[in-house]
Amino acid sequence: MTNRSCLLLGAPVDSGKKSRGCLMGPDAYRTAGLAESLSDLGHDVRDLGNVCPAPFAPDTAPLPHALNETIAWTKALAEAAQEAMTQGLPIFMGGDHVLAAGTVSGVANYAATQGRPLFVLWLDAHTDYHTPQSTSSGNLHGTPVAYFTGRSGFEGFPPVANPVPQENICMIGLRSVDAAEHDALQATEIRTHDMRDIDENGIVKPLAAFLKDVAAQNGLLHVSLDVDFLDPSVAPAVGTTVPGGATVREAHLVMEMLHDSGLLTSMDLVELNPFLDERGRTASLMVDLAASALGRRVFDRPTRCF
Ligand code: B3U
Ligand code: MN
Ligand code: MN
Repeated sequence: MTNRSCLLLGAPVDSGKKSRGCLMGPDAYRTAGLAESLSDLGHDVRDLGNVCPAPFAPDTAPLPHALNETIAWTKALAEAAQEAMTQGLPIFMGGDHVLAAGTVSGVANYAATQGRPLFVLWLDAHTDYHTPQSTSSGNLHGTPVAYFTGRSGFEGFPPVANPVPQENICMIGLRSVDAAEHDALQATEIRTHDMRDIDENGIVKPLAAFLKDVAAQNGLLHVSLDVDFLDPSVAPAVGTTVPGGATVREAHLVMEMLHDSGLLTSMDLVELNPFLDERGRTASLMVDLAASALGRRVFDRPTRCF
């Protein structure tokens, strides 16, 4: 196994939705032993501490929630992500999913400096494809994909210098998509795999097809893992539980395939709300999944070529 230089960055972002608690996520991952799990696999692991946003003006407008705070986080995380990419494989310990507006746009800026395309694997019950205008909840954690693909409507946010091409995005696990997102997505090249698709075809086929394209184009691969990708019976620590999610076995299989592909270059762990957890079981499962993505296995398999 290739040893990687793994960088842990805390992103205690809690501005993407009304109910609070994701700000405790980074410390829950630390407590659950994320660093130790990865160093036990032989990786060089450095915890760089938490990213901190610059001071921002108080948010007064009712909707969307916490706009100024989110803009400040987006700027700080984009810079931190671009810098971290020069040093190794960053793992962003969230924090709610609006953090991906910053991490993915920052990683995309890094990819552009390398002349390589960025691909994004979005593991989530939701598509997070709203704009600040189309969201009816006002929760900005439902908007990051729209932001980093360059949709309009993000006035006040840092301009997206390197939008991620739609055809480079693969979403798996979908089962809660609002009408406005659905209609907007229909007009895109984003690959969307809902749970029916997984039930009918399994999770290996769509993922293998996507990884094959990443490899063929010598792409960088960012994985954004939302806790609600998983079924709430195994991962209760999330504010937006949606029944019918991925099983523990499906999720580990995804992570193992990512490892075998050798393509993973950055990752978000998002939406963990430790306030809602049961004796740390969701945090521990997310740590175990990250370990699978970084090479934990029971028995070796022949190298897979996707
Ligand atoms: N699409 C809904 C629900 C949602 C999106 N992301 C999460 N929930 N976690 C919304 O509020 O935008
Ligand atoms: Mn999400
Ligand atoms: Mn979600």
